[in-house]
Amino acid sequence: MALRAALRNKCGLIGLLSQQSSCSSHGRVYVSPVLVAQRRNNSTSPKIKVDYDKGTGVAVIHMQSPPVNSLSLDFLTEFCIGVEKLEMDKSCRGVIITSSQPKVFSAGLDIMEMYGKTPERCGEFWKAVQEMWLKLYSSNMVTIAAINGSSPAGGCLMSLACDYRIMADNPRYSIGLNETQLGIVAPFWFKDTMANTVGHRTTELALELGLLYNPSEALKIGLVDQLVPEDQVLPTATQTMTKWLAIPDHARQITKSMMRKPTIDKLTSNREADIHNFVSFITKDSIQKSLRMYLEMLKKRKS
Ligand code: CO8
Repeated sequence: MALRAALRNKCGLIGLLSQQSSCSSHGRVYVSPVLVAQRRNNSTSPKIKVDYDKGTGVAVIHMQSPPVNSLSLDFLTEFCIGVEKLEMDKSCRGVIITSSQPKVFSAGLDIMEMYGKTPERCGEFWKAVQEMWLKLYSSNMVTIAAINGSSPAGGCLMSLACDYRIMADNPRYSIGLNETQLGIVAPFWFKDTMANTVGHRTTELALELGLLYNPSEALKIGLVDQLVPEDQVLPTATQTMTKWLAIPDHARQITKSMMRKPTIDKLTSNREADIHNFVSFITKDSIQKSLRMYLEMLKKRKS
């Protein structure tokens, strides 16, 4: 209940986008927020697909943004609208997030959104990253990450913001907050989300060294909750969801709020300062140089 109220008070993305669109009550044509986002995307191919089963009250969000589901501003906008729509539909009680891309859950933040962009654009991007985390971490719904591929940095954050994580048991996949390897620093709310999951010392080591864990290591430190063969990730998530939904919603939601509210409040009361910090950090020449080198390394590794 508390979370639902918090969500209502938040200046939601749908609200923000709706303000930009025309309103039918004034005799103008209504343009849906998704359409507004798509127009700005200049693309018609959706970056997520939502399968909602009204019978079970469970939705599956398939991330389908090739090649690696990187979290661009367009992706995040569409993702947040998708989650917000489900959140507002009282019949939806659970969401499973998974990837339609082979081998990758999400490559994290789209590095191109942080490289060579204006401060204004960087600020807009960072606000969308915050929004994605706030929506997931404070969701009233049961959220399960069905991690069917690698999930570095922002991909790991997205998984950590869920209630439960099931990962494909494939040693080629990795997960972790590897920001320092790029020469950048995971913000306090990335750090807090990880520390809330695996504890302070493990987080300290993981963040300072920018560690990426294979699935067995991730299970050992509690970064994921369960490993299953790759083809069982989604079926296991569905079975797990049934168990979670057997708990009365109000009791689970209040408990979740009790556990997560201090971390959420820390960001909501510092959002503008956090955006400012990100923009001034990421636009520094030295950081831009690190990002360029990292991008070159990614390309070289491929060839
Ligand atoms: N952003 C943009 N493009 C990317 C990204 C990304 N995060 N990751 C991969 N790509 C691109 C590659 O450059 C490549 O492009 P191209 O085809 O043009 O050469 C294409 O996607 C495919 O990549 P790969 O060939 O590497 O694909 P693989 O399937 O072999 O590997 C991986 C997939 C494991 C996901 C691999 O691509 C990888 O490790 N990517 C980098 C992941 C990473 O380090 N992400 C960190 C992003 S930063 C972040 O999320 C948090 C930042 C917090 C900022 C705080 C500042 C204050």
